[in-house]
Amino acid sequence: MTGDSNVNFTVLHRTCKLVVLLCLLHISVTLVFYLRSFDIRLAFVQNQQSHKPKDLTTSKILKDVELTEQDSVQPRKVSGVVDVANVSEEIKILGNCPETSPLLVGPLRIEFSTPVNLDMVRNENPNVKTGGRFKPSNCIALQKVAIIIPFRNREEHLKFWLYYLHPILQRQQLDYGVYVINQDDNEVFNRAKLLNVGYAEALKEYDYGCFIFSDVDLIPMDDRNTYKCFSQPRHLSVSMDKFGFRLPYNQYFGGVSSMSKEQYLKINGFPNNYWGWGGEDDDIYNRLNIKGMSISRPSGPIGKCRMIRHERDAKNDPNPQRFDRIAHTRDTMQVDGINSLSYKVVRVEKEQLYTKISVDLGKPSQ
Ligand code: UDH
Ligand code: NGS
Repeated sequence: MTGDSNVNFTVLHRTCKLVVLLCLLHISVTLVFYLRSFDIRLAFVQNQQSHKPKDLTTSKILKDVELTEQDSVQPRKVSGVVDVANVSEEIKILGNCPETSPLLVGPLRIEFSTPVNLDMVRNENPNVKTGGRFKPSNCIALQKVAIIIPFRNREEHLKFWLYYLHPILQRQQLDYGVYVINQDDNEVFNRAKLLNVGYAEALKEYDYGCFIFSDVDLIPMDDRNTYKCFSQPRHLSVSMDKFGFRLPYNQYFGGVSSMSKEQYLKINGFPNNYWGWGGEDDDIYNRLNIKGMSISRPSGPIGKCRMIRHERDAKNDPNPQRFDRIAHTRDTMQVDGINSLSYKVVRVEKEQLYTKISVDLGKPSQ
């Protein structure tokens, strides 16, 4: 009897120890998982709409080799003598930016209910220099990108664009400049000609190799949709909210697109004689197609974007000639484009967040 109860007690004692050990194990595993998920949640919260791109401040080591916004990596002159030692040091320390920026955060929350205050945008983007210029301070950007925005009387839209795009473009580690090309005449709006002007004017300022052509009312919903150039011309605004997040038709090339200098010149730039709404983007698509290029696009989810809702603008009614014009791209593209561009610059304004170039586009030829 006593022997049996001793045995029972020992078994009970061991079972209890085992249960206590299992509980401890369970608690530690739960704790580890909790702490890890806390980390992830914290990172998510930081990433969501952080308009201060992380890690864009100049690190200690880079203070010595910081470049001004106009510099490329060029020999620095010390009392008239090129300081070769410092040059190679700069190149060694800086190095190229990675193919995919480590600063990207993915999907973004984009909404237009609260108006934007530009003072706040300026304060939140201290590294954007006069004229809307930026380049990463800790690596050499892979592309020099001019962003061209056709514009007339859309100040509120421009504020949203600057508010959302500057942080995104900085996280994308681009060497970029923002050019708002303002049609400052009384004629009907001409989107494609303004884009040509933007190309020509941006090149007068810097050795850009890549051009982004963006409507002022389109905001990407994912910063992995990089505003750069690819081996083929790229259509970036592939899933717009207004089209139910899909392409309206396969050849659609409107909204936001990118082209390298070479690709742009191959098609003689854009048509200058689409006055009023519609068709100019189809003409550009035809030009690319005629020259044997294909369209590169991000995936649907990464290419999502929101359009700021608006009514039709004055002086931008649908162009009745557009169908006839897009039927003749093959004949017209040799003579109508960057090689026939003429306009007058009325004013150049260097704002903190963008360069505004006001132009007189002249009159429609017929
Ligand atoms: N744009 C201006 N000012 C204008 C006209 C056009 O800045 O007066 C620019 C702007 O960058 C705009 C782009 O040209 O994003 C394209 O013009 P759009 O926005 O008028 O073209 P979209 O096809 O809209 O987006 C057409 C009018 C739809 C009216 C719908 C009414 N419910
Ligand atoms: C096509 C237009 C394009 C325009 C697209 C989307 O019909 O210029 O609709 O327009 N082509 C012609 O008219 C020939 S949207 O719905 O964004 O207003 O970009």
